[in-house]
Amino acid sequence: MASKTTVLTLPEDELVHPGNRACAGCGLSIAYRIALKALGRDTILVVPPSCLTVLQGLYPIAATQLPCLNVTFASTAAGATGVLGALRALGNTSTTVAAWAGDGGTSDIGIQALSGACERGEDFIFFCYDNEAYMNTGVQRSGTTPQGAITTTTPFSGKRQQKKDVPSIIAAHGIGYVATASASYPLDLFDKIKKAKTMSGPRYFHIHIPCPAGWGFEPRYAVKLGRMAVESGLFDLYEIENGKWRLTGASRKLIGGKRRPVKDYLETQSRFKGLSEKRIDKIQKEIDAKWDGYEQAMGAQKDIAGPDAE
Ligand SMILES: Cc1ncc(C[n+]2csc(CCOP(=O)(O)OP(=O)(O)O)c2C)c(N)n1
Ligand code: SF4
Ligand SMILES: [Mg+2]
Repeated sequence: MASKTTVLTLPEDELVHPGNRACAGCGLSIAYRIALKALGRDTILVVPPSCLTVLQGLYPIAATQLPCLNVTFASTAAGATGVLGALRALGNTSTTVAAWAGDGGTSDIGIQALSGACERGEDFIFFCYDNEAYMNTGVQRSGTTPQGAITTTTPFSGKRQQKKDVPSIIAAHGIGYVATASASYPLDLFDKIKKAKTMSGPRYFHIHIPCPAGWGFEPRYAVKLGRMAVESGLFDLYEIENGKWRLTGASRKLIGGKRRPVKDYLETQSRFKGLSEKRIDKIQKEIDAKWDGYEQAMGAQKDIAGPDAE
């Protein structure tokens, strides 16, 4: 196992300029900056309409120093497939092709192209940054908006349906690497990308992105909120490597430990202000049942959490 990256060993090369157009406190800015450090300069990005296109801006004042192809909403993975084909035709097998789409552009509108690319075994990394709604167009609910969250299209008592489990859907394609990550744990994200870069074929990242503008909290709490989502066991950090699932980092430490009540996380955001005590209790019970399952699975498969305790 490679040694873990620290703030002191992160590459100094900055591929995202400061002063970009994301909102103050945006988790995407953190995750994107760290991820591009891990991807490195020999990377071509493919990005559909989203907050990321706003963050990046327009040539010649783009905030990102890497070549980027902006594609239509539904075609991120198809666009990445085309870029790969062009590179291979030129004899280039070393450049990394990285697609970056929002949750709307991944879980809803882009899922058929992504599914096809995973099934074909395209050699690319797909990042879904999940701010849990269509934020760029004014906070409409998406497939990954959590149950109970108020958005402009679920305005009264919040979304009725549960959050779509996109990492599991992608893992069901049998691809070699699927990982979850959070903008609030950038070093965990960095190390997972470095690992993914040593592999080939489709690799999928699902990154939880605190969004002050869409979730209704003060920008200074963005990192804290992302951590609360993990500490409460609501959003879990894990990886599935060649079919083997294991918790990582802060989530791994929760096994056998104490989780934060999910209420702490929910009550910090105005999008959850419609939740009754009864609904909060139900969400807590669902999390408890999920973690009971994890602990039972650990009993059955002792090395599920892997040897690299953090
Ligand atoms: C086919 C199509 N439908 C709608 C839009 C308008 N649109 C642009 S960005 C966006 C929201 C994207 O949401 P998501 O993928 O979650 O990214 P986020 O904005 O949250 O970063 C929408 C609906 C579009 N550009 N193309
Ligand atoms: S709306 Fe949310 S995700 Fe989009 S730039 Fe603003 S804080 Fe970031
Ligand atoms: Mg979104």
